[in-house]
Amino acid sequence: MKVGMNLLLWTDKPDPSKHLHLLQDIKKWGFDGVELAVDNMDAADAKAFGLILKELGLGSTGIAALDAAVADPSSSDEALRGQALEILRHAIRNTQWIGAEVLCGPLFQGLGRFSGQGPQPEEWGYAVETLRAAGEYAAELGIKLALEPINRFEMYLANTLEDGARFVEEVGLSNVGLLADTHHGNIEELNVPKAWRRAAKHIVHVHISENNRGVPGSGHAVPKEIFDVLHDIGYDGWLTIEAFGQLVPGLISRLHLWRDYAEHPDDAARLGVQYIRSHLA
Ligand code: LER
Ligand code: MN
Repeated sequence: MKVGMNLLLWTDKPDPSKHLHLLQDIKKWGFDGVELAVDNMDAADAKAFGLILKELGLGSTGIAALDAAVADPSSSDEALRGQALEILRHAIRNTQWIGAEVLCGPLFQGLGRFSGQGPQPEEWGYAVETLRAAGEYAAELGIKLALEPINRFEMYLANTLEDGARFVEEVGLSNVGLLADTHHGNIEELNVPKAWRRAAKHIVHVHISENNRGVPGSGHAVPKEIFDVLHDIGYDGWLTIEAFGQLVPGLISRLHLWRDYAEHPDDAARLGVQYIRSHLA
């Protein structure tokens, strides 16, 4: 298993001319790679990141999210579905440029929109269709999509890994699987290790994220049992820390981040990697 760090702790606009020092720190702290938001990145920056990461000896994964106001795979509005596919294709190309093989994120639906009821068959069907088209494009470029069920306060289409498994089985492509995130599992699953074991064959990416989104290992969402499951199911992909604080204004209100969750913003990375490695040893 490889250990990665998501740059969203510091920025939602990774910039090769500004964030070299951060990548160097991440390497120094003991990570194997980084996760970069690739949806708003232009191709030139993605190519530049690809070269920098190679030089530093860091691997990578891509992450994307869709804003329901402009792009939504599940919408009955054809234009919003088309825009979602457009953004996903762009993110898939950038994933390839940064040298990664996995693009992840809560891609089932656009975020920030709630209909007032649970998922309806029509929107589920549209989402399956849109993600299948994105998955077919990703397959041509050798990229896997890791779809992330997230908690009810951020999304309604897929909250549990069981929902996610049903979805990817309907998509029916070997390069479209699931991202299991400990933070969301802590909210939505009755028993996280059991849910991960049941969905094992679909899990292609993992987010290690504490119950308060702070330092992994400081709370209760990342217990030893998580690492036992990953070991038992023969998981061989990334364990990527996803932590948040007050540094990224665009995420504060979307993720309800009303305070800092660590003494120093870097603690989630510096201490988190040690916590994960102690369980992998
Ligand atoms: C993204 O990986 C995630 O976990 C979400 O909560 C952010 O929208
Ligand atoms: Mn996540």
